[in-house]
Amino acid sequence: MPERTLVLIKPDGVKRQLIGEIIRRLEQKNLRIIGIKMMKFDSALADDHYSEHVGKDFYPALKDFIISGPCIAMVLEGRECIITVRNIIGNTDPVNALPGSIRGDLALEVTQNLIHGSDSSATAEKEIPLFFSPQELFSTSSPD
Ligand code: DAT
Ligand code: MG
Repeated sequence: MPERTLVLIKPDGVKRQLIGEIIRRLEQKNLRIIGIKMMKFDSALADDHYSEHVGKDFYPALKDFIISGPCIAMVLEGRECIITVRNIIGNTDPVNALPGSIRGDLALEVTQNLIHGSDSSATAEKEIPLFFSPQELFSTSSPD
């Protein structure tokens, strides 16, 4: 089965009407969207999704931001898609993200950095079920 990753267009991306621009960049790379929805984080989901950051100094601001408005949640599939998506997204701090990357071209603030992508296969396996049931995913490698 091709690798899978969770991608979120964060509330700033939805507010700024960058959904199409962000999806265009991911689809142009020939990554496949196998699940997609608009959803809003609640407090518990924020703590689960960002469990590695709970307790850090920046977490309260991150949590306030991620629950502040609707997000687009997607599962992408493709060869080495986890590292490929991370490269397309760019560095966590948009100031250090290379031009050509989503954060490098479109974002400026660390908290409001537009997009999330899973950072490893273990993370993807933890994150995907927080947002999608198996029935909501339409793999390119199965006869759905
Ligand atoms: P990434 O989103 O690139 O995987 P991360 O998992 O380390 O980065 O952090 C999750 C989010 O938390 C990140 O997108 C923005 C915010 N964040 C991370 N480090 C931060 C910091 N030092 N100050 C403020 N916000 C931070
Ligand atoms: Mg991360």
